Amino acid sequence: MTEKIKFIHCADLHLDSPFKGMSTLPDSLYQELKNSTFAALDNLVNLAIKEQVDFVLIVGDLFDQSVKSVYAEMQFIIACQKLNKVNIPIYLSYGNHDYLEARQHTFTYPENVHIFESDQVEVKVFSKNGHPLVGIHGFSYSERAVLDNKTTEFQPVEGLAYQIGMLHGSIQQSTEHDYYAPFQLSDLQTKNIDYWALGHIHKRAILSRNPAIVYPGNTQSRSIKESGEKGCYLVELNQMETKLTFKALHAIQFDRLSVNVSDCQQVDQLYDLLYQRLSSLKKQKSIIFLTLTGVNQTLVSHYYQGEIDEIIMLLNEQQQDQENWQWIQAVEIERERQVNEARLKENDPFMNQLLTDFEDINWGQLSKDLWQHRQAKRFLVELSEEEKIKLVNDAKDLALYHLLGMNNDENK
Ligand SMILES: [Mn+2]
Repeated sequence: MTEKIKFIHCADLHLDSPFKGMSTLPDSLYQELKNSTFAALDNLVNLAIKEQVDFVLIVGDLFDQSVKSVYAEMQFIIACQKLNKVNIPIYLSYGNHDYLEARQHTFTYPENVHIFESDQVEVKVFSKNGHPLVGIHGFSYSERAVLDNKTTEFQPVEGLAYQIGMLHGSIQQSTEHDYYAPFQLSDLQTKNIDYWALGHIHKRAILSRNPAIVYPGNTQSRSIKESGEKGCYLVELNQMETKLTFKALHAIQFDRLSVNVSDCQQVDQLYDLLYQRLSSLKKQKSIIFLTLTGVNQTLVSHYYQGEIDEIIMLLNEQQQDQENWQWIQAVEIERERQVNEARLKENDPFMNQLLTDFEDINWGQLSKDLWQHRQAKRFLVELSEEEKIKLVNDAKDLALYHLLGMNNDENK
């Protein structure tokens, strides 16, 4: 009977991610966050040793930047050495973040590290108990983009029990924006490959079961856009079936939390409610983006006067020294918009001008000074369209609150 194999499939470790935009965290938490991609790597090593896997696959974007830091590279080498001691090989390909062209090889990797150095698909053979068993196919990005469909280059090797394809890329969407080794699902399904180890998409997904075509997602979220658990797949392959088990590796989780506060009349009640809700959450290091729903008029005015922020500050202060801290990074309120904008515009030339200005914002012009500021620009991140819309709506709500107060019913 053919031996079964057990391995870890991970991708997108993004070691040394800078966590731009999160520097408002208290220093000690920010340091933990900056260290989190390395903590996830540590968790990966421990899992591999505990599960006694045959090998580990890392499918691209191991490093966040093409010009990697000595610190990040040394941390990775130390991790590899730990696995070398217990004879666990690592198969590594580079992706669009850590592509080959910008890399300088100044480090010697331990002998258990097998790197796909070419932008052409190559095969490396894994042997178990002296017998060649698995053909592992892969390539690395030589530049930031790979426009070709690479799937034609994957050719199964005769005489091996298992074939694995490592592919950092995404499903073809259109002809214009496919920079990342675009493929069709059918390209992968029709090859004689037993397991497709994908990378690049940070949200984990099993695209197909037979053969298994899998994105493990990244190992540590980098922002609230990547909420929830993050980790890798532990894969057990035999001739009959593929068993996939997700294993969390993240050190810090990003989460959204929505709390209905319709029973709260005052801020002290809000404090009690939030305190209870936070206490009921799973005890783990997490960065929470909070939304309050069912907010009454009194709380709305507290919100705009910055008083809810003080409640949050108080809750956060109590967390700071906890082992498993839960930090509320942002709070927003969700409420029905009460203002009839069309009516306001019609009745009041000033309001008409103000609301029209909100509709027509020149972002380039507005943010120019900030982007050109020598120190400020280091902390800036590009906003998505969604974020811009939200920012405009929040600003408009704030302006209207201050101009009209709570009782703007006469405009309805
Ligand atoms: Mn990535």
